[in-house]
Amino acid sequence: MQAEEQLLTAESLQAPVCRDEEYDVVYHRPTTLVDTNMHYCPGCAHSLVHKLIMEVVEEMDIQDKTIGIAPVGCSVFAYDYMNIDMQEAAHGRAAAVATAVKRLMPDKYVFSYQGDGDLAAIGIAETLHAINRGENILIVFMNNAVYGMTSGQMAPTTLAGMKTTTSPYGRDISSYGAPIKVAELMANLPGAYYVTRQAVNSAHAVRRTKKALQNAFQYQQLHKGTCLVEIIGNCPSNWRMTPLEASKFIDEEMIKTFPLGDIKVPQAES
Ligand SMILES: Cc1ncc(C[n+]2csc(CCOP(=O)(O)OP(=O)(O)O)c2C)c(N)n1
Ligand code: SF4
Ligand SMILES: [Mg+2]
Repeated sequence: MQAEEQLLTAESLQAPVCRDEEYDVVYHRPTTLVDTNMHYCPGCAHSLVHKLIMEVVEEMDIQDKTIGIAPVGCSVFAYDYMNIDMQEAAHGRAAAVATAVKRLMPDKYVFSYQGDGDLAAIGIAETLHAINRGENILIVFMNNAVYGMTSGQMAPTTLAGMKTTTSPYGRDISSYGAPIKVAELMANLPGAYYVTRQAVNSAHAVRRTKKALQNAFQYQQLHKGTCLVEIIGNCPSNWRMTPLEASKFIDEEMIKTFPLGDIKVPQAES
């Protein structure tokens, strides 16, 4: 019998026995993430970032010490997915609500989770004042360059020339202004302690975003000011792209306007 034929005997085709003790767990779904289907589109960044935040909360063992503020936008139901205490805020007001929660419960880890329509349009005043006051909160800012939930209208972060439902010929910056670089703008405020811009369109980017979130949660224990983690988020549905095209679009176009990396980091003495 040839060696190849021996490989095909009934005995050799039996499924190998898997014993748990022979394997190391290298990944598990965070227990802090509710085990349910999410309503997000395939390839949407929100679901991935929810998971990353919950991984950090689980790893830091702060599930019962963390309070999230949910926005209005596609991630309005964030409280259905993150198994922590959460408070819904009116559109744009999450940083103001986070301020109140943190001041009432300074020992809690408090973060807001906001889209760019929410934070950079209707809520830019609340956000700017909260950071200027140096509120000891984390702001997670999801920048997908459009109003996702309401069908892809132009946002303050829409790229120059980018087509949206309200800029069908492309954003004309002579009429609508240039895209607002929120992270750079807010980093100038004295109350900003840690400001970074990341993405989640590749494995490498996801790891860097998780590290940024870990940093921000840890910095909150220092009571030194506001942490802002801007994340360039994929919105394949409103960009009229496949998830893969959307990930490439971030690398090839979005980062020209919104370069990734740390913008303000704590001084060494901190
Ligand atoms: C006061 C108020 N104005 C307008 C709206 C309508 N609205 C709901 S979601 C949304 C935009 C959300 O876009 P964004 O914050 O970028 O989140 P995304 O859906 O892109 O994640 C708007 C304008 C509202 N709910 N409340
Ligand atoms: S519309 Fe965009 S932001 Fe909203 S769930 Fe779909 S992909 Fe995500
Ligand atoms: Mg948006």
